[in-house]
Amino acid sequence: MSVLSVRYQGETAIVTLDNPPVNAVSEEVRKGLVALADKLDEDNGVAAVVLTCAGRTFIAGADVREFGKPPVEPHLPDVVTRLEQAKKPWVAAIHGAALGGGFEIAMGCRFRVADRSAKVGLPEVTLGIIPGASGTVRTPRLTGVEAAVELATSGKPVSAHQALQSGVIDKVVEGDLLEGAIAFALEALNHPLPQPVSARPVETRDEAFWEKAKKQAARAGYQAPLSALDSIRFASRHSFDEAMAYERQTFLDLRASDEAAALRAVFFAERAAPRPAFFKDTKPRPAARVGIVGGGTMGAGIASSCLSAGLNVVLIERDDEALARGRQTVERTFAGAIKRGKLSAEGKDTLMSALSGSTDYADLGRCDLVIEAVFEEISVKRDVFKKLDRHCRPDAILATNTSYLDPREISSALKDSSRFLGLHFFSPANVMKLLEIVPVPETADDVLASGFALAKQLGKVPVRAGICEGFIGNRILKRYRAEAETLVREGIAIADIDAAMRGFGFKMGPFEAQDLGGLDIAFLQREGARAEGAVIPETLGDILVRSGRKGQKSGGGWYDYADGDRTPRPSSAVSDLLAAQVTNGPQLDPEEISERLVRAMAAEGEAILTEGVAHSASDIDLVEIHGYGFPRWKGGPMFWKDQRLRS
Ligand code: T1G
Repeated sequence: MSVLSVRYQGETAIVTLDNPPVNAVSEEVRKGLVALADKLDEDNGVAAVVLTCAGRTFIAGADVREFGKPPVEPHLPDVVTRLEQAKKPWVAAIHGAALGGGFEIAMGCRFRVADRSAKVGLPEVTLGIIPGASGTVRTPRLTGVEAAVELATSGKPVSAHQALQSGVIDKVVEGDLLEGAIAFALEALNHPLPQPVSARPVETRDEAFWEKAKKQAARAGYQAPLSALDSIRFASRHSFDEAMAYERQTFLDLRASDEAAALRAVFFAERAAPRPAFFKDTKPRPAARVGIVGGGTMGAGIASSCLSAGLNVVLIERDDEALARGRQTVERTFAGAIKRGKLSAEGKDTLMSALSGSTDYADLGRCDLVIEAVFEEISVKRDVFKKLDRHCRPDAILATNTSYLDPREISSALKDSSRFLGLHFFSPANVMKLLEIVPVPETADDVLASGFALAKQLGKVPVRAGICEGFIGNRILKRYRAEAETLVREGIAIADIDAAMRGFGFKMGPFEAQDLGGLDIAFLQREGARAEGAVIPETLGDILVRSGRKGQKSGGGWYDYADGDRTPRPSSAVSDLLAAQVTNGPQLDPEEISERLVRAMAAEGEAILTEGVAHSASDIDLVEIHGYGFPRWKGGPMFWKDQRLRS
C-alpha cells in the first residue's frame, strides 16, 4: 500500500500522504512525490493540486531514522524544486506541524494554508544539523532574513497566526482545512500566480545584524545554530543555486558530526522513555485528583506542575500558616509565567481554582494519587504514610519524593506496599523535566505504569531507577563531585575545573553549582551517616562547611561572594583552609579536566548498569541531561564515552 494517494475533486487533485506516525519524508515519500508531480503535470483535467496529510500532523520532517544511512536519490532538495517547477500550482494544507523537510516541501508548493492550531518550523538545529532542503535559502526569500534567522537558529516552531503575519503561509483556514485549501486553490487560479519562492529576492543585512545574530546563536553552546546562521548569511549574498549547494554541504557535514549523532540518540531516547518495554501492556491507573503532602519548595513545585497539566490538587500542610505559604509559592510560580507571557491572568485563576488546601488528611480521601514531599527525615515520612494508609482510598497510589532515603524504609510503614512508588522530582519541580521513578519490590506493575503515565501527563522525562543511595542521578553527582575534589587535591585550581566544565557545555561547573545549592546539604547527609557509624573520609567540602563556608548563602563556599553579588571570586581563604590537602601535581588542560570528570560519571554509570539500578545507558544519559545539566549535544556521559571509544 503506497504512502501516497491521489483523488480528484473537479479540477483539483488531492494528494494525501499517509506515513504514520508523523508523515516523515522517507525515500518512498520522496520518490512518490516526484512521480505524482510528473503524472499530474501531464493530466489536463487537473488545474491545481492540494497536498494534505492523514493522521495527526502534516510532514514532521525528513525521516530521521534514515540519517545513519548514505543519502539516496531523489534527494529532498530536488523533490522541493520539482514541486516548485510543477505546471499546476500545489497548495500545502497544513495541520499539526510542518517541520523541517515538511516546511521545506510546503515552501516548494506555490501556496501554504493551515488550520488555526497548526505550527511550522525548522527544528533541524535540535538534531545538530541545519535544514538540508532549502530551509536556509527559501525561508529568507519567503519571510525575510530576520524571521528566517529566528526560525532556523532557535529551532522553535511558530503558530499559524504568526506564520500568516510573517508571510510564511498565505491563509489560516477556519472550518474544514481540506475544503478551505481546495477553495483557496481554485480562487488562486483566477489571479496571476506569485513567483516561486526560489525566484524571489532576498534582502542583505549589514555586519552589525550578523554579529548580533551570531552572539545569540553562539549562546546555544554548540555548532548547528551557528552553521544555520552562516548558511542564511551566505544565501543572502549569493545566487539561489550557490546557496543551495552551500547549505547542502553544510547539512551533510553536520549530519556526520558527533554532535548530530548525540542529539539524534537523545531524540530517540526521549521518545522511548515514556514507553519502556518492561510494562508494555500494563494499563496505568487513572490520575485526575492528586494529593500533595508538604507545601515547601518541592511540594509547591510539584503542585504547580500537576495544576499546569490540568489535574486537581489537594495540598496538605501541618497548619494554616504553612498551607498559606505553600499556596503563595504556587501563586508566585504562575505569576511568573504570566510575566513571561506563558499564561494569562484568566489561565492562572483557572489553575488556582483546581487547587484546594487542608490540614486534614481526610481531605485526601478522593485522591487517585498522593505524593509526599515533606522533610527528608525517615520518621517524619513514615508518620505521613501511616496517616495516608488510614485516610486514602485502598486503590490510591501513595508516592514519596525522597531523594536520598531508602524507599523500602518508607513503604514498610504501609499495610499494602504494592501501591507505593518513589517519584523523585527535581527542583524547581515545575521546570525540571526529569522524573526518577523508583519502585520497591512490592510495587504493582500498574502502579509503576501509573508513574510513567503521570510523567507523560506532566510533560516529564521518566526514568526508572533502582534502589541505591542517590538512585541514578545523585549517585553520579556524588562521584562527579568526588572526582572534582580529587583534582583539587592534585593541585588543579577550583576555577579551572569549573571553567573546563563550562567549556564542555555545562551552564555551571561543579563547585559554583554547589555554592548555589549549598555545601551543607551534602555535609549534613555525610554527618548523618557518620553518626550512624558509617566511615566516610573527610571531604574538602566538609572542611569548608566546618569553617562556616556553606556557599552563596553564607557569603562564601568554594568561592568568595561580595554582598549581594553572585559572581564567584577565587578565595585565598579557601586556599589556606585546603592547603594541607593539596599536592602540586601536573597541571591539566581544560579537555583533560573535563575528560577526567565525564569519564568518572560514565564509570559510575557502568556500575549502576551492572547493578541493574538503571535499565539502559540511554536512561542514564537522560537523567544527566534532564536532571543535571549535562549538555544534550554531548549525548550524556554514557553516549559520550562510547563515542570516544568509537573515534
Ligand atoms: N523522523 C522519524 N521519526 C520521527 C520523526 C522524524 N522526523 N519525528 C517523530 N518521529 C517518530 C518518533 O520517533 C516517535 O516514534 C513518533 O514519531 C511520535 O513522535 C532536510 C533533514 C512531530 C512534534 O526535528 O518534533 O527535516 O517512538 O512521540 O509528541 O531539512 O515528533 O512512536 O516509534 O515525538 O506528538 C526535522 C521531530 C527533521 C521533528 C510530534 N524534524 N519530531 O510530537 O510525538 S530533520 C524534526 C518532533 C529534517 C530537512 C531535515 C515530534 C512531533 P515512536 P513523538 P509527538
